[in-house]
Amino acid sequence: MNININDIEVIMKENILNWANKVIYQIFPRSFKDSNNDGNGDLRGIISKLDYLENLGIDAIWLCPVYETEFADAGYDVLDYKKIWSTFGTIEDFKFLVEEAKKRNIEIIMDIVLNHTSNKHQWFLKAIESEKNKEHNYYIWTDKPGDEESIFGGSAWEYVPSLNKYYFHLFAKEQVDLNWESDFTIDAMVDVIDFWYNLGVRGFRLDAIQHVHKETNNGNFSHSFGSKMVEYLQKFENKIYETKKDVFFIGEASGIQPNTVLKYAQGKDKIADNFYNFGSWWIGWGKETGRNGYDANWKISDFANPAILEYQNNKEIKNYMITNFMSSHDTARSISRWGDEKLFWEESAKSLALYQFSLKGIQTVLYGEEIGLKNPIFHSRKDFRDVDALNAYRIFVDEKKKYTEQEMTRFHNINSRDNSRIPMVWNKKENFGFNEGKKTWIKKSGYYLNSSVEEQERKEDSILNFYKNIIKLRKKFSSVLIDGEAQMELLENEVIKVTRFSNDQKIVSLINLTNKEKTIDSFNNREILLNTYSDKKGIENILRPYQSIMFLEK
Ligand code: TEU
Repeated sequence: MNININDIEVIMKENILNWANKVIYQIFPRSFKDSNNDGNGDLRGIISKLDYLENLGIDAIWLCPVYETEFADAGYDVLDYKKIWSTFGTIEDFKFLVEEAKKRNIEIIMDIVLNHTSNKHQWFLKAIESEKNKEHNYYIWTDKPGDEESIFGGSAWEYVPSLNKYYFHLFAKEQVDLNWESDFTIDAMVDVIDFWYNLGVRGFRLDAIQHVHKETNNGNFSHSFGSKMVEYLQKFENKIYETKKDVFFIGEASGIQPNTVLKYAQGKDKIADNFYNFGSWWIGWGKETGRNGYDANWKISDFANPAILEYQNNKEIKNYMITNFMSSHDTARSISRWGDEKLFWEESAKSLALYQFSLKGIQTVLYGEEIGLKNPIFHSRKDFRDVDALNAYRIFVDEKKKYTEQEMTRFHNINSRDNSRIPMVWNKKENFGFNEGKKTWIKKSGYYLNSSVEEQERKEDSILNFYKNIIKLRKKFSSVLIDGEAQMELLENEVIKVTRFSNDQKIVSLINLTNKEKTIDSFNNREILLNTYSDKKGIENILRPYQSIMFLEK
């Protein structure tokens, strides 16, 4: 049978639209469920929780890296792209995971770390053995390092004494940047996609794709959205499309903006089907130190900042082009950053969920958000595991003396990535059901009243059940909440209003992310679909602290 080019385009478009219906659940595998009591989560653990995930209503799991690694940057330092880290299990376990997930209509999304390899990867070992080895060209070298800085702090150039040369690393020194100028790199990554595709994977998160081309223009070095980025990535993807039409690429490119999503998610410069919406992720970050500091002056209006509004209000940006998230393994817990950890814990967690699920775009939920997991308490430097957090102590405390040890610990309690990497809270038993052993690889949660899955399953108006309802509603009203247009605005009293509409239906959300009461227009005759307060008190014209509602406009 001959399939013509138009048919192929239709098939590919249908695949994209199908992905846009999905709710994605992000798992940080080391902290989800430990099946063998060694203190580390694993694939068997995830498999044992698939029924829970099916029941939650999610359609895909984004697995943070599960490849062989030294875990210098939480698995984003890959030693072998075709092996499962033995701490997590085996390739047989992975096949079983895919099989069991498919039975429940759940897709697996692999995290493809294509910008760099571990400095212990075979290629890099060969690369430093001799300049004559072909692998030497897979990486980026210089004799005279400039003052380029790594994203995790310090110089981006690392000296190799045996070669008397420096290699480039944008992240940790254990993560060596690949040279995408070389066709070899591209072929090697195509081969990685082939491998996981053949095991049933269709979704791919392309990690840090904006960085594949580094360049110097008029003496200025740049590492993001370089002039050959599109060329490199298209070469890579076109090779994949030669044999596979049903893949879905989510680009992870922090710094992307609405206008650049429009450029890179369609048309001649397309490099991914969809991009993460980074509109809210920096709210509360330190001005000079990024997530390694704290900006106490963040405002509720930041949740309707120009980029966030543009993503929603620009009709050209389609729902399938963006993925919204409130927390990820690269942020602290949203509830601790922006909600209320105490009296209004449930209402504020639900309000953040209602905010996210009102937005146009695919939704991603980080494990634990559905039970309102908060940041734990880290007491000192030794409690942290993240390379970025530890580097920040070294640089801002030890070297630059910008912060004291205590200040840094406090800031890390607010913003560190480790906050979102702690063991899941399944029940009230030992280690909260993460395992039955004594140890966990990282600090466990400070248990919070009613915060386990088991307890929330029993409680009708729990955060968990709120998530289940919101996911059901998204499907029930898909023509509006998935495919509909969006209009977002910040009302004068700081209530965020999101209106979603299709030809014949309109759903409005009024979101109060503050601990104050807010006056709204009178509320007669509306059918409330969701309310972050579970008491039966009717809404007339007041939203209570963190009260947010979604209603059907008749
Ligand atoms: O993060 C990449 C990323 O977000 C950076 O591009 C960003 O500029 C930086 O974090 C801003 O502070 C991905 C992963 O999500 C992250 O966990 C890894 O550490 C990183 O890539 C390196 O692989």
